[in-house]
Amino acid sequence: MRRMRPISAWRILLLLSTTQGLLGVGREELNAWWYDFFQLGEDDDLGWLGYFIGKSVKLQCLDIQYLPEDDGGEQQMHAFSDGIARNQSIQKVVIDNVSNNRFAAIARALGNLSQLEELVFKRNFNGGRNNVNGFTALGTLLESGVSKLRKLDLVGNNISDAGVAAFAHGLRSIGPSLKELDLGWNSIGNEGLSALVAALVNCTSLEWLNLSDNDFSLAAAGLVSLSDWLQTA
Ligand SMILES: *[C@@H]1O[C@H](CO)[C@@H](O)[C@H](O)[C@H]1NC(C)=O
Ligand SMILES: *[C@@H]1O[C@H](CO)[C@@H](O)[C@H](O)[C@H]1NC(C)=O
Ligand SMILES: *[C@@H]1O[C@H](CO)[C@@H](O)[C@H](O)[C@H]1NC(C)=O
Ligand SMILES: *[C@@H]1O[C@H](CO)[C@@H](O)[C@H](O)[C@H]1NC(C)=O
Ligand SMILES: *[C@@H]1O[C@H](CO)[C@@H](O)[C@H](O)[C@H]1NC(C)=O
Ligand SMILES: CC(=O)N[C@H]1CO[C@H](CO)[C@@H](O)[C@@H]1O
Repeated sequence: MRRMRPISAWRILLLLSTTQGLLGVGREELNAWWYDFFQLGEDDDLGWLGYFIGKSVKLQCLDIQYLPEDDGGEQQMHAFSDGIARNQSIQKVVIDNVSNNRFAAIARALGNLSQLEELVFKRNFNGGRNNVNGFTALGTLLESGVSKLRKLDLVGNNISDAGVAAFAHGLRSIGPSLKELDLGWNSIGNEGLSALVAALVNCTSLEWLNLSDNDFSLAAAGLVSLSDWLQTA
């Protein structure tokens, strides 16, 4: 299944993948997943796509790239989120470059996907201190029953201390299952680091943590608590 539009007409690129190309043609290998591409143009109905996602029992990875604020309208967005929430098989969700409100809506829908194992949320919005809605929604999502989540990748969202505070409690909830946490290339400082370390106490299965490219120049206290955490068995 493949829909093509001239590049100038694309407003959303949505990649739906299955293993071994169960949806048919147009496969491409990417991170060991086989991708089938749905490319939505401006006349396409996002709600219809949500219906398809809700019906699918074989879809394993949903990769959403670029969903701007004004696309589709509220009704279509609602139908789209509803489709995601109906879940059957989705284990991995990638959300790349969508607006703050769009992310919040999708995060609410993901709360129904108790089977979710991997969430990648990158380059999404200014995660700075005035813009934490998406991270509040992420915190609620983590607390709401995605209990099998083992990988959380939050690279490159400009997450501030307030952003970390908005989801740190959720991190505690998924602590027992979480194996990989990537917070690289954000704007976490001392308070964010301290809140994070406090939540790490609950992350008893963590095997991999990336905090590079944050601003720890004034984070002496946070770094001491991180060091203490690293030294506890
Ligand atoms: C999501 O789950 C909630 C409660 O678990 C349920 O009320 C709601 O109908 C579900 N949404 C969809 C679209 O299935
Ligand atoms: C998001 O996608 C739009 C459209 O392709 C692009 O102009 C913009 O630079 C992207 N933003 C980021 C952070 O990659
Ligand atoms: C990151 O967030 C800060 C506010 O916390 C803001 O001043 C800055 O412009 C943001 N950076 C980007 C690249 O959006
Ligand atoms: C985090 O761990 C503490 C101490 O083990 C425990 O009391 C608390 O209930 C845990 N929090 C969550 C949300 O699981
Ligand atoms: C850690 O995160 C940084 C920033 O996103 C990235 O450049 C680096 O490759 C990551 N490290 C590893 C080992 O993946
Ligand atoms: C709303 C819904 O269909 N939820 C289902 C999501 O998937 C899990 C596990 O496959 C089911 O237990 C839920 O009922």
